[in-house]
Amino acid sequence: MAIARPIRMLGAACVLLTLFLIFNLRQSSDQPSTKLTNGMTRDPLLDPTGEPDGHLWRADEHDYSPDSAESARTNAALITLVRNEELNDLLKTMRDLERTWNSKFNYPYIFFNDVPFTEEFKQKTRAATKAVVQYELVPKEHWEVPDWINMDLFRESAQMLEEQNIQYASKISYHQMCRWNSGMFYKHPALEKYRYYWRIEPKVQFFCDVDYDVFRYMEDRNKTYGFTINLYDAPQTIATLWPQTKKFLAANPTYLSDNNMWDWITDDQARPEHNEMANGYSTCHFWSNFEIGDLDFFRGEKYEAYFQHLDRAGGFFYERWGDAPVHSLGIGLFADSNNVHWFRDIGYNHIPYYNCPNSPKCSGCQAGQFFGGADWLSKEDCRPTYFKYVGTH
Ligand SMILES: Nc1nc2c(ncn2[C@@H]2O[C@H](COP(=O)(O)OP(=O)(O)OP(=O)(O)O)[C@@H](O)[C@H]2O)c(=O)[nH]1
Ligand SMILES: *[C@@H]1O[C@H](CO)[C@@H](O)[C@H](O)[C@H]1NC(C)=O
Ligand SMILES: [Mg+2]
Repeated sequence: MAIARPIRMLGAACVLLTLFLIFNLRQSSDQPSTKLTNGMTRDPLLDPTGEPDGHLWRADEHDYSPDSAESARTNAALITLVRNEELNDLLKTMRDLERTWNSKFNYPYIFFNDVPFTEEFKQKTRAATKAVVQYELVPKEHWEVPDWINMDLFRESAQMLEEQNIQYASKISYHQMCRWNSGMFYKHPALEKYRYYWRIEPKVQFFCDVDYDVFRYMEDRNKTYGFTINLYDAPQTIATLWPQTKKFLAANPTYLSDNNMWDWITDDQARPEHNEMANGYSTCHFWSNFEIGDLDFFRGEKYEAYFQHLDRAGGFFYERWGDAPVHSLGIGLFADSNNVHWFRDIGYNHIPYYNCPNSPKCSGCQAGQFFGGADWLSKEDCRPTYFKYVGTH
């Protein structure tokens, strides 16, 4: 049967249009068009912020009761490395988190310590939540200074950093903490059965009601890492971190993700002296006192090999490599940048920086405020480079 030519043309046009639309949709989901390539002319947090798009898991639609065996909670926990002496600061933080989020979802807390928790610590933290709470000792072999570290060299280099006013430079436990957070936390047996973690520190604040399950959000969108704040680091503390990282990359070139954050990592425009002192690294990093992450990424071959390389290089002790730049370089190099999420809707403070969105769900912070204290703190804001090279997604 013959079909009139105009009808055939119309049919072909429809097919082409459909393909075009599908292609465009794919494009927009693969490459979020959220880059602020002309610079951050205005803090995006001043614009009204709502919940993320798409399906969200809510406490009134699913079973999130604390003890339910069939609860809608996914495989995730709230984790905190903390000292007994920080109990009161921790309780304040727990109250914030419970009020804004966890009293609805009841995710378990796991507290870690290099020494045993006191009875008072256990009793008061248990009383602060309906959720399950667990107390874990850090295994000695995860905490002790490795035997290849020369303690004389440590003391000498720490002294030099102290002279440059680097906080905690000669406090050995600070170095141990940074190393544990860099490459040990995800090896703790208590986390074996979990996929996602949310790191919480004593004294941090949460300002906004969050009414969806953020762990389900991570899982449903295949996210590897979530952050709130992006900052410059003190370059003196990581002078050889980037050179060591490049050495690792040269030996493992296939580890680099196709959609990595190279331009963000190596930016030398916004703060050239930082890039220079850090030997090619912008020092921009995710401020890891807040992070929501996929443990499978950290336990995976690439990140673990990277940590082993860094650990052998000694910079956790001879410099003061923090877990923030180490996680950031790992994520920026080995993860897909589309799988990293800015939780702009989670109002957050760790002294002295804020993530404070413009939303009726928030109270206790000022929308768009980035720092509390002296004006010079504003120059530590690295979000403009992140938004420029990676985006605001
Ligand atoms: N158990 C234990 N926890 C520690 C130790 N050192 C640090 N922490 C915890 O590790 C996290 C980071 O330590 P902080 O001292 O807050 O480090 P920071 O955030 O760089 O420094 P501040 O700006 O002073 O907060 C916090 O949750 C601390 O409670 C330690 O020696 N033992
Ligand atoms: C999820 O992300 C990982 C890498 O981060 C990728 O290998 C995998 O294919 C992704 N899965 C889906 C369903 O997109
Ligand atoms: Mg802290």
